[in-house]
Amino acid sequence: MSRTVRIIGAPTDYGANRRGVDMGPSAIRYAGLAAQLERIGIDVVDSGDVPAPRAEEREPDAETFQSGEAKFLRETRQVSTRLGDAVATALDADQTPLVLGGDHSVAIGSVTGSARDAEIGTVWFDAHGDFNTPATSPSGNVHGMPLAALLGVGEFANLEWPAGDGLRSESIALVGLRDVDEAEREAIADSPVTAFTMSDIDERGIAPVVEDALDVATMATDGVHVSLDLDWLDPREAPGVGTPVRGGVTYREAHAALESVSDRGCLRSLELVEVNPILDEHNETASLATELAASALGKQIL
Ligand code: NNH
Ligand code: MN
Ligand code: MN
Ligand code: MN
Repeated sequence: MSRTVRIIGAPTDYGANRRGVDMGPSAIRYAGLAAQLERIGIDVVDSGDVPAPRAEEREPDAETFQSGEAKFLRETRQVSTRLGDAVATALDADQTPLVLGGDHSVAIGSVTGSARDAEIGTVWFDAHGDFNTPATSPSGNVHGMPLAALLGVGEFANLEWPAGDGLRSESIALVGLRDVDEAEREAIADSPVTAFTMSDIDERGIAPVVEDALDVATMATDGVHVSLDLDWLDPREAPGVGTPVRGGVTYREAHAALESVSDRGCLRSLELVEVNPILDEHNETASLATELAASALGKQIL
């Protein structure tokens, strides 16, 4: 039976520092996402974008950030709720949600939607830990906080979030870390999540690390949400991201990783985030995101 993928855009940028990631969904669609997936035998439906407030409509005083705050929490919660509903609706219809960000704060919606009626695991491909809370964040940008938000770490325990009750921290694996803030490092160490750094990939190779990550995410779960932050890749391969960090995975390592995801047969939902077309070169980061989605969704070479 062939898989049906439902594309859901989440064009946010207020979770990140720089304008531009709100154009990610357009750029990825323009790179030929639907056609590429159809070519590998997938049925594709596109539900368009969930409504996201634009910069010009933001609450005015949210622009004045004070240390210890998260910027645009209200907007983030709004979009997360809409996106969560869209993801859950797709899953109810036996479709695989493919979320296009937007900054990484959209993961709060994707994951809560995916975890609504199931126990899920998550593999988080990222240069960053995304484990800050409003109190520990150096920037106030929620794209550096989605994992902490989803797990109710720190102040997030007291906030009204759309609940992602089917995700336990034991089932989360982070892969490719190389830029982690000090407080995040402690929070990650204190949490049952499993984290693999770039050094782990250097020492062991991408394949065994991703196999371990998939073991973590599939253990006692019904399926896996894969969150792909394009800054996971080296900026030479993926220049169009807001927070590039040198020393990321190569083009081949990225494909190998997502092919392993496909081979496991565990993929429940997927998201591609942090593509910034303004900073990109000839849409190559969006094209790469598209290619990697095809690998995760079963593209075969022979
Ligand atoms: N750790 C930094 C922060 O919290 C940067 C986060 N940036 C990301 N995360 N792109 O994936 O502000
Ligand atoms: Mn991220
Ligand atoms: Mn990142
Ligand atoms: Mn294979």
